[in-house]
Amino acid sequence: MRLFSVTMLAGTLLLGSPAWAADHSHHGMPMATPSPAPKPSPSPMAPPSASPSAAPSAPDDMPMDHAHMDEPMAMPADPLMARMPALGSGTSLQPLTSPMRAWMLHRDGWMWMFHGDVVGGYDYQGGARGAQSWVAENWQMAMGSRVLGPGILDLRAMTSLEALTTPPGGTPQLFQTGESYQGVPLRDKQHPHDLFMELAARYSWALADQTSLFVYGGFPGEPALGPEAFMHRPSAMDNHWAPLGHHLQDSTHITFGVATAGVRWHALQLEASAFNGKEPDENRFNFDVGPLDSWSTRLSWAPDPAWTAQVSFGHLASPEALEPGPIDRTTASVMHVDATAWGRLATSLIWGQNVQSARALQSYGLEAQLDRDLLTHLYGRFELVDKAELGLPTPDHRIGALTLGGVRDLVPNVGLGADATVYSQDAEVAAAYGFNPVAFRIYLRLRPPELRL
Ligand SMILES: [Cu+2]
Repeated sequence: MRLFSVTMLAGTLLLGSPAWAADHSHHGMPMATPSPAPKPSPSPMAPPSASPSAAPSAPDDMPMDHAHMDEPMAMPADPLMARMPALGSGTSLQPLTSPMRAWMLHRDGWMWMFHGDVVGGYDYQGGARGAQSWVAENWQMAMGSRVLGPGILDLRAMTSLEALTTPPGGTPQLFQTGESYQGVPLRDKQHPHDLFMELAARYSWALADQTSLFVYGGFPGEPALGPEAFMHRPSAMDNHWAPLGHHLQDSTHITFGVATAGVRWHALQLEASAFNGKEPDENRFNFDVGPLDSWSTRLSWAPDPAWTAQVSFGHLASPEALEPGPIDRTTASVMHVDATAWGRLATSLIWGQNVQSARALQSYGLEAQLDRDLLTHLYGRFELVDKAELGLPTPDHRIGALTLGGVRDLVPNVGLGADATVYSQDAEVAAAYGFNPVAFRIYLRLRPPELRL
């Protein structure tokens, strides 16, 4: 309870409404109404008619499908702003139609954005291995961008106080595995994220129309491997649960040492990373120094503002502290965000595979979030994941998990939410966990307003 109040206080501080927020927040319905005229850009740098593809200062531009120009996600005039919705976690791409929630500040040529959320409540995990706890997951992020020389410089800092606001070892979550605590592999718990989740810089510059290069370095940062990390995905914007496939898909999002180079050519982006393949240790407040012993490469495709897809491969030298040895990870994913008759729908389809000691573990995930309007949000996730670390006599088991939930904003940006998860399991798992355990959670969620572009 004490930790919960600390986070709620932090959330209040985080969400206290600064003066600059007012211009960018809106409480109308963003996707079902006709497009309002784009507001004049607040940036003094942006010529009002600047096209994002015309200037060297906009190397991340997307090929625009003009059919989408009629929708509310009209391109703003500011080239720094125009590229923002398409930039996912690390160097990943997300659909340009993705919503952005942040406070924004323009000062001395810099555009600053402050994101984050706090989700605090009661977590009930049923069955013989279940646990119950008050928990508060949270992250905070500051991003600064400016034109510098022939390109754009982006700085990012992302933090999390979860080590203080979740129980020792992590948040109770049935069948979740990955990382360790006090020399024991974590089981039925989601590890807290490190205080420093990302401290990174990126520089992007245009070589020609529709062709640009970028370099990215982070300590910690996110290599070019996997789909966009779950906490940033539009399809999981209100679903705070880590996917059970996290450690087969996007678990490298906190990597202590990353260097990435990439090229963007029309709708394609090709990247390669060298990184420290060790998972973060259980001390969540330190920097885990290590060699760049692992590598990855990713090909992303953004054929349309509403769609992105990626395939990626990574060789992780020895990620796990307790089970040394290399892991080869392959992932593929498709993301879509667009207006529908029911509201704005964001969907991701994700596959991830780990090959370790000649054993292949598979994970499949389908998740979606439907923003009915600015106040009502529904979400769901279905996964099939091979789990090898459940501590059962037979090592590998395939678990199915279905989560359904929703959040209703009581006042804008402060929502009351709940979700429930049911599982499918084989007989051996059922004997250990109890037959068809159920998990649910009720929570309050705080976050910044959605930006109106
Ligand atoms: Cu994680």
